[in-house]
Amino acid sequence: MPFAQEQLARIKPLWDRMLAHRFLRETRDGTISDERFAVWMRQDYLFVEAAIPFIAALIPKAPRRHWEALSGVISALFDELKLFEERARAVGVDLRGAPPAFTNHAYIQFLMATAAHASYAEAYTVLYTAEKAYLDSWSVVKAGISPQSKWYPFVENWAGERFAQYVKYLEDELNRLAEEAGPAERERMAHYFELTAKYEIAFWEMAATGEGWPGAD
Ligand code: MP5
Repeated sequence: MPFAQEQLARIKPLWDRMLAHRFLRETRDGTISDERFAVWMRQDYLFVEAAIPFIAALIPKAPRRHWEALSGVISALFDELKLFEERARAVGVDLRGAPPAFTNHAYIQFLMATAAHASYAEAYTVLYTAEKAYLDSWSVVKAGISPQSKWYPFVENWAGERFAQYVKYLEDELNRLAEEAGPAERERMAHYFELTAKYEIAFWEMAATGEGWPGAD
């Protein structure tokens, strides 16, 4: 079985928990408060911004065949930042209104530490898992949200055909990297897969609860 499929099957209970998260359900049903959605917007804007140096740090570790695609990811991230800025203006959210919350801060540090210290295949596993998590999560939202919703542009961004094709490309390449990896590296890739899924759940939880810094706020 290809690596990505094998890992998704292995951590299915965790993945299903992510997809059942109330933040996604409430966004889908239109019952999420503007305040809660704004928490996610502010935090994810910072996350997307931080993903740019993460991808940039992967390029020197990447095989030549990945350079163009990774450069394309950086452009796509700049487009995403513009999408956040456009929506924030439209609904009156200050994107710079909060520093990174604990969970977001930890996730960003995890990205940067992975890019710096893990192998390329391990860091690529994190990239794939985070992108696949957003494709699947926003597909849950798409399955019920009104196309008139002010949040619909986010749904179109991550649950649309273009993003699905990009995730498919990442998946094929991840499977190739896993085939080339030895058993020990494959094991570490599996570990990163699970850890990234847990960060994704924690991120929805942070948005849903409005968590800042535990014990300090
Ligand atoms: C993504 C994201 C998707 N924006 N935020 C989190 C917490 N996880 C995954 O990544 P991208 O690069 O914005 O498509």
